[in-house]
Amino acid sequence: MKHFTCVQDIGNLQEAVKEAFEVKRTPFRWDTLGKNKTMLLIFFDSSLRTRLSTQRAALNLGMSAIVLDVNQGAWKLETERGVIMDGDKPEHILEAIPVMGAYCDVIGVRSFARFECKETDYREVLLNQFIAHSGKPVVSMEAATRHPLQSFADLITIEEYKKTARPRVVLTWAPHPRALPQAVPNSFAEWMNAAEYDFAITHPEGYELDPAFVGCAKVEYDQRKAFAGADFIYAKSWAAYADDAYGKVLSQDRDWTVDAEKMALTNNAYFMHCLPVRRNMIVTDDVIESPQSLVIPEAANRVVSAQTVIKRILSAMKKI
Ligand code: AN0
Ligand code: CP
Repeated sequence: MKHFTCVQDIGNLQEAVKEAFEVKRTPFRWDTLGKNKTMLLIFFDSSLRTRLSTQRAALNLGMSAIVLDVNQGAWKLETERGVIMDGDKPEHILEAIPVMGAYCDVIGVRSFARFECKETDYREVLLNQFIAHSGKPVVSMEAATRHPLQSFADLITIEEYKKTARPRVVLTWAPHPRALPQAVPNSFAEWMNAAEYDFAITHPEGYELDPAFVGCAKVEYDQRKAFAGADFIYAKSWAAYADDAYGKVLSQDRDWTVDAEKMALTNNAYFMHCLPVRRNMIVTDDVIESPQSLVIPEAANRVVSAQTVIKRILSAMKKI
């Protein structure tokens, strides 16, 4: 594997999950693979889990990890080519990226959708600039349209807890006061479809996701109907995707909050969320604190997904 930005990059999912379980069982078995190698983690947006779990994964493989928060101490970066740079941005991304590439062996990048231009977001302009100009393998730590390290950890978690070969997994939209990217739900849908689970998505009208990510998933506008018989409930808020409402919050309807009454409609489903989560907007206190809540093991599996991905990248570098 060279870069890791989407489900296709990981190849066969069963093999990837098997390898992830091995990494989980024996995390220090490959602790010299990354000797004298450095991972640079670049954050254009905030993070708790990704920042810590990806560093931990690199350290488990014997790498060094360095972190740059672009908005805290680095020069403000111009991203448009052809701009006369007489404003407040002293450095261009087209110099910054190869310079960052010169200081490391593997690069992780976090940059959310900006919601300024749908086409720019969905073309993954920034992530692709890193791939084109850094000269190093690039790992998406949540880009504009996907969050593959999260989705891989979600898949590992479902594989650990599922009671049937093909569980019924339901992604539900939930209310939130701010406009959030579609990266987590897009990516989750992409991985659930690839895993060939019985997968459904439920959301209010107007919150339709990009059909390229929805794929063959069933879309159900009645949340209670969607919950019936579910084995896993995966909650997430996202802003509208449609052209005329892109990046907008259309509803904060708390009737969509995941609560005990709705969880009672499921097949004693596990509750999942990528975190950070706003309690009593997305999910009630009692559901997130219930024994069916997987949010902490799910977050813990972020080390496992990151370590499996970085391990594969390092192994591929050795072969060159
Ligand atoms: C981000 C999002 O919704 O994409 C990160 C989630 C991992 N969440 C927030 O900004 C609250
Ligand atoms: N789930 C996740 O990616 O969390 P952070 O935004 O804290 O990294």
